[in-house]
Amino acid sequence: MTGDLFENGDPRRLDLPDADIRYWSRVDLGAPVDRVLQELIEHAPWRAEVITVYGQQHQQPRLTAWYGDPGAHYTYSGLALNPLPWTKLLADIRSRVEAVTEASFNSVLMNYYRDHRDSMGMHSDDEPELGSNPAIASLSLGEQRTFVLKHKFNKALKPVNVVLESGSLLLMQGATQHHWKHGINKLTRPCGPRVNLTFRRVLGTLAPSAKGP
Ligand SMILES: O=C(O)CCC(=O)C(=O)O
Ligand SMILES: [Mn+2]
Repeated sequence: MTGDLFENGDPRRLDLPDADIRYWSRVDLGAPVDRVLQELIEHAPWRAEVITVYGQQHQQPRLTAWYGDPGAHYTYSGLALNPLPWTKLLADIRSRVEAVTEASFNSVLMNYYRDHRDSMGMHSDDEPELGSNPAIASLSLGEQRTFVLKHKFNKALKPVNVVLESGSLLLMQGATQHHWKHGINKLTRPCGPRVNLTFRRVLGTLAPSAKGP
């Protein structure tokens, strides 16, 4: 944890301009974190998506699965995602995350980083269907990976690294997505698997956005 970034208290709030980001080091999932991780790795229908970014096709460097309420359609990087119905486990985790964050979510994008070679490019979660100031709650299970934040406009601000612990929850809300990008870098040393669940509220089906991670 990058200690001096956080103010005291629980949840801890990152002391960053133009952002509202809170961090809980541990949330109660009603089951051991490692068991939830194993269940998701073994049973989710993981997909290796080919995405279009600025007209170029790439295989995403991680696996994904999208669950949500019927109608919570989501489009990013030229990819139209139709939600799978909530499993009992994911519906239960959603309720727990909603209780902790006092926000409501109708979908979850799951990211599976198989090892140190998997990553997510720098991006903002600013697709039109998330609305103007979305609340996004990001639950981390498994290997610790570093969440990198970069201000989009103020180049005097250095990138900020936050180590996301297993069982932790990070909430981004308010104007954060307007001013900051975030991502997960590849590592040079081998590491174990990590599954990340990003809970979102999709407002409706709008025109696809052309960019994304
Ligand atoms: O894996 C993470 O912690 C980041 C996930 C993320 O940014 C996303 O799904 O949009
Ligand atoms: Mn994101």
